Amino acid sequence: MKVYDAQSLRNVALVGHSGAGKTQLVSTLLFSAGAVNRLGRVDDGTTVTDYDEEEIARKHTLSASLAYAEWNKTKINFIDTPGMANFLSDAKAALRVADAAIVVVDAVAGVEVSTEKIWAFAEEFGVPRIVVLNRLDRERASLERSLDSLRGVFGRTVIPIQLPIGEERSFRGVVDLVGMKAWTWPADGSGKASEGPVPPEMQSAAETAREALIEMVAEADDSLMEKFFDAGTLTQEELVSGLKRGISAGRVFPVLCTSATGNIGMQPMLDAMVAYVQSPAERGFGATDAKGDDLRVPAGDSGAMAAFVWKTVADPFAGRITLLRVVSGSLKSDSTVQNITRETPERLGHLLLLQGKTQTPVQEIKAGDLGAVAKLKETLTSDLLADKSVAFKVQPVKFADAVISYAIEPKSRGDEDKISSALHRLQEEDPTITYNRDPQTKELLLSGQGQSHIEVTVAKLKRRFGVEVNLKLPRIPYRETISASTEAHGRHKKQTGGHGQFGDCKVKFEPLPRGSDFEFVDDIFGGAIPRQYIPAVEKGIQDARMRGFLAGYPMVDFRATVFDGSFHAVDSNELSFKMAGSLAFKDGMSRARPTLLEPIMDVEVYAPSDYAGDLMGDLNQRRGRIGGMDTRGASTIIRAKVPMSEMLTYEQHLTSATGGRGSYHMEFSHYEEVPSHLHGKIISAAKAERGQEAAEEV
Ligand SMILES: Nc1nc2c(ncn2[C@@H]2O[C@H](COP(=O)(O)OP(=O)(O)OP(=O)(O)O)[C@@H](O)[C@H]2O)c(=O)[nH]1
Ligand SMILES: [Mg+2]
Repeated sequence: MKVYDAQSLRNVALVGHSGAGKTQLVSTLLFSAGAVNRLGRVDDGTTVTDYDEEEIARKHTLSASLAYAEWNKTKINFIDTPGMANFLSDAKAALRVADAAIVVVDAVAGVEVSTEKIWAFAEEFGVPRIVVLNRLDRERASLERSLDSLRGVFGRTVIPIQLPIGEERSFRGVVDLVGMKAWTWPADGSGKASEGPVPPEMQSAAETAREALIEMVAEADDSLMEKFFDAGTLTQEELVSGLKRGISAGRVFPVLCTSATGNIGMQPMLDAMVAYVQSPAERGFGATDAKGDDLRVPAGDSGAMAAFVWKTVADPFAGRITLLRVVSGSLKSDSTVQNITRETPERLGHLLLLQGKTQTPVQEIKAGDLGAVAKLKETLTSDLLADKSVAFKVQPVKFADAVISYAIEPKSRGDEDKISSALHRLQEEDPTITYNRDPQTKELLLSGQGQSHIEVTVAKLKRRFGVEVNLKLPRIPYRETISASTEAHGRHKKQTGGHGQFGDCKVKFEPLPRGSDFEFVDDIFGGAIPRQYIPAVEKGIQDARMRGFLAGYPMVDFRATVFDGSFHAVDSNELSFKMAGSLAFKDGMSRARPTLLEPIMDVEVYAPSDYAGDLMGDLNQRRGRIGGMDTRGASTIIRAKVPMSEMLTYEQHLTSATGGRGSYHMEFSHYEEVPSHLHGKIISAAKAERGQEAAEEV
């Protein structure tokens, strides 16, 4: 295997909405570049990057994976990433180590929900973006409509550098607006490119589009702007170099035209990646210095070695596989390096290059390149492996918090222990899942980004670790609160034989605004309760509020002010005041008009506009409040605030209502009072559950 210098490398991540064709594009590109000798297809389950059984079965990428090809003496590393909303964390991690985002957009649908999310990730990391308009062979595909949609969301600096030749089923080539020539491909899917002059009927459209491109490139660069004003145009050399600078600065977002299944547009796309994506030598890698200031680490081969871990794969047989980008220096197999993040040495075995699931052992991975290493002991995602002399740090990628929890239980009793260790391994691979035991219900809760994320995790548990579990619908984390102020009295007194117990406190309870949780105020003057017992009163109230009053949910958004009390010189102790605090809570709650709160979610639904009416009606039925609507090309986005309890089965509903063309995203917004007619149901369900558990525990 050849070793490439940083100048001869390009790292790109293919990102975008699910179904836009990222995985198919990678497979077709690899075939066109001669890196593989068979054109793998998503529909046959034979692509290079969707090799996991679960991915093949679902026809969706669930996890980022690597592939590479050589083109014009340059090694292009591709990272194929998931586009489904529940799985975007891997797209984010990939963008952290890529030098450009290839934003793949479906030419029929235009911008979709994940397109916007990944665009924001790229923005966050300052990653240049190249848009690839794919599926141009499909009915109703359109460059104009897609451009409207893209510009509507990302601005007017989204600009074509190609025009499609032929529409829909007769899409057969592209006009390259930089080189002013035409590329065409045969309809047999062989991908054999022919180059020729711009077709006469497209000449004038191509000239207009080229002028617009030249103007945009000039606008992105002050020195070119002057030249453009003087000469009225740019030279070919200025256009090419200016375009690369504009793209690298994030001031120009070029658009390419392809059909991945039709094998159309691949060679110019590979050319564009070599020509317009910065090499790691040019771009370096974002890190922070000792003071926490940003810096870019140059990808020099000499100098200290540093490699950033962006992903970990948990394999029950091969062990951990650690995916990394060598930031600087050269990573050598069979060496020992320092894990700077965990301050511990790591012994490296074989280094690997990954072509999908195919691993090629190599002796060395040089600065700028992407590769992997197996069986590291301590190293996890976001760690920095480096020579000890390396002083910079790399901030970990921040992943989304879990939004939904399901209770899981093993199908066979004996699997209890296996579940935790398997989940622990899976969490290394997917930092967006969490699991913990509910202290109240003792259930094992698995939390993630949505229903399909949890289902995929459960499928992995079974397939990789042989653990089968039952999933139960998530429990809603209701809260309780009070709606009136009151004063309460708690007195704990026990005279049993010798040493008695005595604690006495008066507490005022007042509602606080939503989101304030709990405040405790000590308003005792003159020693009605001795200092040392005040924390015990607080503890008593704290414990009691966590057990709730109405239905056993934690009580929040109120203030407890202890303002009076009394004590006994001999019998008072901490325990007695804790009891007094708890009694005061109970006394107060009976008059403070307690009520229930439920989590409200911010929901964004994306779907073809034809479905908008039905989907809004359905959200209303779910007690949702529609906050707004936007159209993006042929799609509509509906924004709404909906109680979490109404959204538990939404994924299924949306899929069946839109024939799989809708998608949604939701995250926690805030808590709101539950309408009173629903209280009875929630309270009795909670009591029934507790009763059952109490019975089980006996
Ligand atoms: N007609 C047509 N179909 C395409 C094209 N590219 C991909 N497809 C099909 O679109 C579907 C989705 O393609 P994928 O490559 O899996 O899409 P993806 O972007 O990787 O999707 P996720 O992995 O879910 O994010 C598959 O059935 C492909 O065969 C294209 O250019 N034209
Ligand atoms: Mg895919």
